[in-house]
Amino acid sequence: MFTYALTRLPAKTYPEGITTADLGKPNMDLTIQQHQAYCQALSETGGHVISLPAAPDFPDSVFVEDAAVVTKDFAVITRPGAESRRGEIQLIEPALQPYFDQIFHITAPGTLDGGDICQAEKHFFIGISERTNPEGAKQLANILQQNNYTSSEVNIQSAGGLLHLKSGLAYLGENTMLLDEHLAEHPSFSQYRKLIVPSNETYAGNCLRFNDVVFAPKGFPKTENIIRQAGFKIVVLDTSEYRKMDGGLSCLSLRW
Ligand code: CIR
Repeated sequence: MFTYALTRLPAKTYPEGITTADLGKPNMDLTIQQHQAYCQALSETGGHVISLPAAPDFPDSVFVEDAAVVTKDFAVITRPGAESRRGEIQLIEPALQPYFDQIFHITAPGTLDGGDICQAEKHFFIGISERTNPEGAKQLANILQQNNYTSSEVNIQSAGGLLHLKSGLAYLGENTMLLDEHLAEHPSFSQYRKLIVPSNETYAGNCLRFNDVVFAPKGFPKTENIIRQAGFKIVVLDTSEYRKMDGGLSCLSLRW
């Protein structure tokens, strides 16, 4: 069970963030509305949602997941791969301090985005991407090993243009991995029950298991059906305004 989900309100500057999606500018009213619905849905599972104030100096700061990696026992402050996002770590560290006795840091020349990190029970998959480099991955692997977690790397640089590892997969619990077709045959996932996201629904690879619910983005009925058929309780949330900025359900919170 997760006790907490930490979120940050979207800033007025949100539409100025980084994106590769060609879906137009986000509508701010809808962005805020979708954020509220997300927080409400997480809290309905029994989690306590912490809401940080908007940080207009960092348009992408609503995607709090990238600035830290958290477990029940410790937090790791990352070093985001995008220059414009690096300052977000100065805001996330004080927000996490009241909750964690142990805080580690990824340091230069390492870079690492939380979106590249997927926890599956006591194991962590670390994506090597345009944002997370091998040095950042090595530093995180060392921190995890010191704290009795295992880890392995998954290079996603030739995996069909995924921004982050979790753009293309989600650990749903019960030994089940939801996987983008580009990751489906990757040897790292051979021991899991695999649910494969259909090729025309790639964005739905970013689902989120939080307490007893799998949250899925609206508009991807085949993936929704696959998850439901596999026996999970599913709740669909509209993330249209976050998709416009390459973000999704996992990106909007840190959970522990
Ligand atoms: C970025 O490019 O950094 C943001 N516009 C989107 C970050 C999405 N975060 C995530 O997948 N964890």
